[in-house]
Amino acid sequence: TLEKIWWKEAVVYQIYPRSFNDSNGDGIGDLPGIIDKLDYIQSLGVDVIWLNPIYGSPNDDNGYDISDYQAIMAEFGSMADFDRLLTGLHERGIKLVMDLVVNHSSDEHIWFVESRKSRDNPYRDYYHWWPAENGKPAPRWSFFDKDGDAWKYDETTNAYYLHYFSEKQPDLNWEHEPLRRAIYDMMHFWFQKGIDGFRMDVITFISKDTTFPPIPDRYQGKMWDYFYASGPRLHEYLQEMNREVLSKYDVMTVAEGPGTSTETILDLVAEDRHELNMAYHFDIAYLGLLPRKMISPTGWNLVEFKAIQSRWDAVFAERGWGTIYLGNHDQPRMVSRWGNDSPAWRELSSKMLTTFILSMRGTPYYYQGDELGMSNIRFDRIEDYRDLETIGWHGLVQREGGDLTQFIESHKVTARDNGRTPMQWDNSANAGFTTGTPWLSVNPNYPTVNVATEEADPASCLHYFRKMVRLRRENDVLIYGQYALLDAANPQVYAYTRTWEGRRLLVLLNFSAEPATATIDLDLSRATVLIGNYPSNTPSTEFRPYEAVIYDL
Ligand code: ISL
Ligand code: CA
Repeated sequence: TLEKIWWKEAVVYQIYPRSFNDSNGDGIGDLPGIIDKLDYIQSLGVDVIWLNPIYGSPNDDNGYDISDYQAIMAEFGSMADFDRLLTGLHERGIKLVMDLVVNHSSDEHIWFVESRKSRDNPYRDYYHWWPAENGKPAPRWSFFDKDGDAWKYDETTNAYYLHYFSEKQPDLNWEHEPLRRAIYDMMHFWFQKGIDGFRMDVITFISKDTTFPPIPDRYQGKMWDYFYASGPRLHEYLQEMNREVLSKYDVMTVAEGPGTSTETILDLVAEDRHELNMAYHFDIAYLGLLPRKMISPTGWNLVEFKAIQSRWDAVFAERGWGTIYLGNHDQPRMVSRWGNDSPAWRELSSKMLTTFILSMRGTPYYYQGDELGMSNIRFDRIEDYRDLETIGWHGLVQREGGDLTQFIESHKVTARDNGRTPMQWDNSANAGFTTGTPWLSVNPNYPTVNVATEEADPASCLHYFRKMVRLRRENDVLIYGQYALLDAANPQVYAYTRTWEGRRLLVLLNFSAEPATATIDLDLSRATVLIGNYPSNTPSTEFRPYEAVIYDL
């Protein structure tokens, strides 16, 4: 925490390539499409791009099922396009972080094609196989498979293979040294091209107890993530990866960290562990959700939200470093989930959330379209969805005879496709995303919520985002400053100070659609306003709906 490093100071902007910009009218975003928007990306003032997977893939899970780690998905373009993209970013002083998906591959990867052929195939041990003559293996739960079973029977060799995600995403066997070598070689290939880091997909799941014992009772239900994340050799593998690959480059790493907790996180990210730089946890993402992303009748509350953020901040007081995010390609739109996307409050609450993300300690991860205040599309019909997760669970509820209306209503709030609808560039057909038919519907609010309209309006979400990014860059206290929560029990207002080298800022965020007051024992009489989401501000502890303001004390 005390040492200054570029990736602590960076604002990361996430690009979901499939939905960013389509250059050739096939309805699918692509690399030349991103290249066309490089000046827009630069105009945001962000430092790092995290790009979701762009590798060879049959797209069962939108690129998270990789069939060739060293090729570019045909729909997205060519390696020459990739090289141009990387050069274009670097010329603008922006770094590129790629997605590393090595808990599993596609079943169409040559390794798996070989592995399933025979029990003595040289690639057999690249995956986890359970011979059927030993009976059925102890149950494992799959995130995506329709019947929830992570073991799939394969006739050719009379054995089951393991897949924590879809059956087209078999889990790689990290016990097997040649597999680890192959992964490290592949990582070198990308680093030698000049990329600046990896976001590591479910990296916490890579180590398994290969005797596959029954899951202990304490892990039943939602706790499966924690079981999957506590494999016996995880840290040994990551230290090896660090030694063999990461330590040789000046790059950043961020773990997607399902199953991490404030008790275990430092084992993964403390500097003296020599593993990874930071991780993102799921304690906020899961707040107020029931299994299968059904919304709980009691919803979520701000007091708990604040407690979680504060608990995580405290862990990194002396070692390690945290991350802050409220949206990504696996989440609904941030304004719909944590703010209020009704016409009266969409812009204000979106700016309030932007203020939060960019004023907390920890590297901010900001998702494409959130700078516009893009909101959930709220599909009424299962046919509109493309995500295998939603479609799979819907089928399951249907077979169980469950309440499908309730399912559709919950998923209007929680489904991943809400966050995956195409980027809204202007008010022409399909929001200027494509001249063809978009792979996923464009949100019908695009005539008002789009880049061109917001460029022209100095009070837009887009301009507010740029201003907030600049404020963070110009004020070290927003990056390194100590965080202290105030008025913890206030159910409407999130208030905290950031303090660094004699300077103190006060951040005040009204998370509700009602006026609110905060009990704060600080002298505001000489405070100046650094930023606020209403047109004018006079220092006070009474707030308008969704008001956000940062004071310099
Ligand atoms: O999306 C989620 C909530 O339903 C998570 O459980 C998610 O599946 C999990 O965090 C892993 O996510 C990552 O790996 C998946 C892929 O589908 C996600 O898009 C990716 O971010 C499998 O590779
Ligand atoms: Ca395209």
